[in-house]
Amino acid sequence: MLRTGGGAAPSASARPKELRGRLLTADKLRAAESVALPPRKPDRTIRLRLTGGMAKYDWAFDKKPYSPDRRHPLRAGERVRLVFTNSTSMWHPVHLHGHTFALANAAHGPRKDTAIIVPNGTLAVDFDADNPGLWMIHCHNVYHAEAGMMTVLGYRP
Ligand SMILES: [Cu+2]
Repeated sequence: MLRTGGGAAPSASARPKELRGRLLTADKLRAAESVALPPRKPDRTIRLRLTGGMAKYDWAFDKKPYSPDRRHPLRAGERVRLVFTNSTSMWHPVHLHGHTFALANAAHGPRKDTAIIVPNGTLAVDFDADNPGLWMIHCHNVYHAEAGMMTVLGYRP
């Protein structure tokens, strides 16, 4: 159920002043000292290419639709870099379970668990493998994930 308050509806040309501000993108943000990922060279880099399109609806990583037995192995304690390259014509908000990553474009990159990869864009993120288990990475447009744009990272304690 949706209820609204009283008053007159705004006109179609109404433009809230918040929309006139400067656009903030995540790469302009820095993590607070208390949550910043300490600088460290990655022990492992995993490259995932975002592939597929609307015509075939074959969204995937590396042209392979999700399969539960295809896993990306890690070792506990590693600093892991994920490098996403979007070769599709759509935005994909990619989400990692079980961890937060830091955007790797700068020291003290913001901590996030979802980041948008724009068409033809590349984004690198770093995290520490400090939570053993099997963890999904998937496009957070769930219809893309369900079509196959998801995979699994895993490691033991
Ligand atoms: Cu997607």
